[in-house]
Amino acid sequence: MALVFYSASGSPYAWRVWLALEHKGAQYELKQLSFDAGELKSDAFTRLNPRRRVPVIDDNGFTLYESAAIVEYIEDKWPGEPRLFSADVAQRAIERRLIREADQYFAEPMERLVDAVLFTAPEHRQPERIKAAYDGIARELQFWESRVTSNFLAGELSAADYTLFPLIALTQRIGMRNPGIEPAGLIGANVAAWMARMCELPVVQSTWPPHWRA
Ligand SMILES: N[C@@H](CCC(=O)N[C@@H](CS)C(=O)NCC(=O)O)C(=O)O
Repeated sequence: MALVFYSASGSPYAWRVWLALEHKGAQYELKQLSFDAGELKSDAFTRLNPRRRVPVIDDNGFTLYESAAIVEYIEDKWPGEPRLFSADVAQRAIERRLIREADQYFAEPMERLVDAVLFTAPEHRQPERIKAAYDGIARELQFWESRVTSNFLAGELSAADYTLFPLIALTQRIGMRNPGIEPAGLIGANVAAWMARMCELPVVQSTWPPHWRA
């Protein structure tokens, strides 16, 4: 039986796993859950992930949550080319470090932005909370700007790119959908060029969040 991948449209953590599955050409069954319909709160889903979050995979009864761990599982399950992590030990360590940095430092202000905008009704939004989140995002984008020195974050395309890309894409989407809240000049030339390269990848195009297409 194919691996079952539980996702939800627009989740940057689930998108990372989707990209990894597609990168590997893995066989899987995609189950898109709905936040609005409360599907992540169901008893059945809570049994899969007691934290009630996507992504989750179920590989013939072996269930796993936490996107970074899932991506490593995918690499281990389908070893070899195309690789998600370099075969070189030092290079692989750098890719893991970049993933940790994206999750630790970029995701934090991104989640504050999501809370302040997506999870807050327009009439209750607080400009100072939104600004504080954008200040954190701006600091992080500045940091990454000096780190993008080749086509992909660690040189070759890797799981590190699939981690940071959805996090930044979500902040861009929030800005696009809420004109006026995103400060100008947030993204520098290097990060912008890297985002554009990522957008051209067939795996990115085929996994674009379904409700973002509308
Ligand atoms: N650290 C987790 C984060 C997963 C996460 O926060 N998922 C969000 C969607 S982006 C979620 O399922 N939220 C459900 C909720 O808050 O009710 C991972 O990397 O998998």
